[in-house]
Amino acid sequence: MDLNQALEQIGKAPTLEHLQALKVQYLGKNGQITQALKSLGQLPPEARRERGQELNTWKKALEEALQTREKELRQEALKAQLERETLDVSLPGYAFPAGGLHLTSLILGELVNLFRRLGFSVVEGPEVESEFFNFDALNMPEWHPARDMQDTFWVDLKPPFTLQGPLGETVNDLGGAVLRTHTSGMQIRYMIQHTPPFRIVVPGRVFRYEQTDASHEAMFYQLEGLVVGPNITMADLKGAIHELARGLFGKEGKARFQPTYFPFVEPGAQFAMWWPERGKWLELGGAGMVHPYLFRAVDDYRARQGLPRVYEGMTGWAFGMGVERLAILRYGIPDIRYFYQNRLSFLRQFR
Ligand code: FA5
Repeated sequence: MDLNQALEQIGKAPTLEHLQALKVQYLGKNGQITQALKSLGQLPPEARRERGQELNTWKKALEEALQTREKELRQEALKAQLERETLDVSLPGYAFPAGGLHLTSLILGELVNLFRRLGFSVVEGPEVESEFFNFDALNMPEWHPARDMQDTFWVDLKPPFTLQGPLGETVNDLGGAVLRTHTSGMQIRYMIQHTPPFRIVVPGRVFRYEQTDASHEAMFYQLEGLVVGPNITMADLKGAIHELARGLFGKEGKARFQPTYFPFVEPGAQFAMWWPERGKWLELGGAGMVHPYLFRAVDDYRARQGLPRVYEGMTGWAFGMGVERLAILRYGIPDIRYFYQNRLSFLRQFR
């Protein structure tokens, strides 16, 4: 056996398995060194001692070499594993796109906050509405020509879907089901449920069977306002709308009222706001003093439900405005149809 060759083999063993095989080859039960040590007895005493010392030196040298190489191999394996499993913290992380509010939500939020500051509560109502709340109770019976101005999506409501009234009652017997054409139906619902005085605004989606164009969508948002109490006057309405104008357009903000007809107000008006950047008036919505017909219809409904009549002699005003129209004029958006096409390059401009 050549010691140097053996040491060299050990020093170059490429894996722990190879190393183990070499260990067995030299130092195992039947290994070369072990065998040689066993056969010492056959030598004459003089040679035996010399050979014995030599073999023990070899054995030690081999053991040391095996240990050293084992350490080296384990170190290399660990290093390789660490390299495989390192986390490179200098890599940029994944980018999570940040969401933003839709243009309509931004404008609605601004409007609602303005009214909150004036002491209004915010309420919402159902988008599928009964004909009674959307039309009849608002002084727009079936034959009324004003209904034609709000072409309607009628809904074929089948069980288990039912229409609920403001008191949780089923109202499937109050005419057909419609996608509400305006938020004014909430005037009736809220009045049935509450005793005046109160001030509310109602943001919400409305639907009309319209031929769409640059300023008309079939689905759009309105903000309804309703104030009811004793001795409420048209001056209060004008004051609130002027306040809104200043809130939206700053110190220069002012509003204009022109007489117009809505069956549920008397007198009725449409209002526009001064648009300082463009130096012109912008048409925003309808408004007026709550028509006495509504108070009667609400009290009648309440009486049928066993509630006291509380609207006799009451006064109030209401308004309803188009939310997208306001955004269009404020930001110079050329077409209302951009709002709900979900084109991000458009919507991102307003985050
Ligand atoms: C109404 O809907 C009444 N309910 C408003 C009202 C409430 C009057 C309370 C009096 C008292 P009108 O149909 O005009 O009215 O709609 C109100 C506003 O909604 C319009 O001024 C306009 O800004 C917006 N609007 C109407 N139709 C569309 C449409 N197709 N697309 C986008 N905006 C619209």
